[in-house]
This record gives sequence, structure tokens and C-alpha cells, in this order.
Amino acid sequence: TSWVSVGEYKDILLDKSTEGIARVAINRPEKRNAFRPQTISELCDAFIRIREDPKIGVVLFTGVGPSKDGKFAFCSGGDQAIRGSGGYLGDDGIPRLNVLDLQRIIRSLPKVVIALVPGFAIGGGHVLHLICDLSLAADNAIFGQTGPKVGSFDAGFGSSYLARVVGQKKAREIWFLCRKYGAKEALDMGLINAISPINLLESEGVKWAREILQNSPTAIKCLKFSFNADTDGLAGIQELAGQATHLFYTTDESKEGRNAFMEKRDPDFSESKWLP
Ligand code: 2NE
Repeated sequence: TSWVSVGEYKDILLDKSTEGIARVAINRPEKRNAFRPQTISELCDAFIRIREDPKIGVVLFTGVGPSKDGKFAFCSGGDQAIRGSGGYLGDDGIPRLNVLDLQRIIRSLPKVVIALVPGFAIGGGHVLHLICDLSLAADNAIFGQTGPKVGSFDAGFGSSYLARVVGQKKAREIWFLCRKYGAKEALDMGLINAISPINLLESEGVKWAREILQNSPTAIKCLKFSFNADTDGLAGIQELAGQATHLFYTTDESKEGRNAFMEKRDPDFSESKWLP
């Protein structure tokens, strides 16, 4: 697929293709793609742009690489060099954990987000691949949480949702021991969907995206939000309910309610059946 660069960002790259795919990449390879508040603000902006573009159905979310030492990373979590008291510090000196905003934007994006993990997915970077709809990894990928080693934790999606994905025992092992896991182990525990050689990772992602894009957008959106409704509490139910409202607005029954209000008359729902 051919990519066209979109937006002016410092810490990330955003590209779109003409066939309905977007590519978002964290671009701090010398830091193993660790994020700072600006990185996250830019990622939020990119994903919101994608949300508003009705031509895009699938997002490939990845990390730029290799770094000068030849290693690849998806993301190594929060940039510890600018971790202050109470959060990660931007130029404004305000401590932030704005990666939580990004997690919610990705979860509620009415499109499919595929993480392409070309190397390290560690700490808050591991959580970012976890919350994507699908994860494809290069055969050299390394996964793990480090929070209890570096004085941090993600007790939201990072732990509870991880347990939904890999099971309670494995999730507790991942967080309590802070081990690192290779791509094969990740596949065996259901943490990722497939492994590919690193030079084929993006083309594999495009292949998966093309298959998804052949299917019904509305069906896929409702399925995504059904999965979220089971795991994301009332916020997940809200997303599924929103899709029901979208569909209801297309019916004569719903339009009669709106028309009656606008015409200052009582609504007449007699044409609407109480179908089984
Ligand atoms: C990712 C990993 C395992 C890679 O190891 P290795 O040996 O391949 O690379 P190295 O030498 O550690 O890293 C290369 C350069 O990147 C920097 C390093 O400091 C090093 O810089 P120089 O010495 O060359 O100048 N770098 C890597 N990760 C960084 C990071 N997260 N922050 C700042 N600089 C980083 C290895 O690098 C590693 O373990 N990284 C740290 C992983 C980590 O603990 N992340 C934070 C977890 S907490 C979190 O993300 C979080 C949360 O828990 C809750 C909310 C929000 C965030």
C-alpha cells in the first residue's frame, strides 16, 4: 500500500493510505519509543483525526525503528527521565498520566486498531498493545510489565483487562515477577494474534487490514463495542448503546418522533410493530 503523511507531529508519524488504512507510529526510537506527555497528546490527536475520517476503517499502530544500535521497539512505556512527582512532566511542568486518555480513545475508536509490535512492548507500552483490538508481533518481539521494578503500576486495563486476555494466574505472574516474554510465549498465552518476520510485519498488518475492510463496517463496529461492553464497564455499554442509537435514527419509527416534535404534534407510532 502507498502512504501519504498527514499532520505535523514531533514525536509520532501519521500516514493514511487510499485503501482505508491509517498508520500511526511512535517516533522516539533512541528511547525505545518511550512516551512523554507530548507524544501522548500527539497520539490522541492522530487517533481523533482517524475517528473523524469515514474513509478509514483500520489503524496500524506501531513504533519507528530500528534505533542507531539496530534494535526495534513498539513502546517502552512512560519516559522515566521526565517522570516527576505525580506524573510525567511536559514543558509546562504539569504532571500528567495522559496515556490513560489515549487508552480510552483507542478502546472507543469505532474502527479496528491493530498493534504491530516490532520489538519491545514494555511497561505502559505493553499496555498500549494490549488494549488494541489485535496484536501482530515480529519474531524478535519482547513483552513485559516493569511497574513494580520502577515504582509504577497500571491497575486499570493494564492489569484487569490483561487478566481477561491471558487469565488471572498468568496476568499475576506478568505483573508480580516482571519477567520478559518472547513472541512465541506471547502467542501461546493468547496475548497476540500472530507472529511474522520483522521485514514482513507491516505487510502482514496490511493483509489483515484488507481482510477486515472487505467486511461490513457496521457489523465490525457493533462487535468491537460488544466485546468492550463485556470488559469496559458502563463505558463499554455506552459505546454499544451509541451504535444502537445510530441505527435507530435510520428507522421510520425514530424519524416519526423527531418529525412530530418539529411539527408540534403528537407522535403517531401506530405503524411501528412490537416485533418479536
Ligand atoms: C525496553 C528495555 C527492556 C530495552 O532494553 P535495552 O537494553 O535494549 O535498551 P536500553 O539500553 O535500556 O535503552 C536504550 C535507551 O533507551 C532509553 C534508555 O535509558 C537508553 O538510553 P541511553 O542510555 O542510550 O541514553 N529508554 C528505554 N526505555 C526508556 C524509558 N521507558 N524511559 C526513558 N528512557 C528509556 C529497557 O530499555 C527498559 O526496561 N526500559 C524501561 C521500561 C520501563 O520501565 N518503562 C516504564 C514503565 S511504567 C509506565 O510505563 C507507566 C505506568 O506504569 C503507568 C502509567 C503510565 C506509564
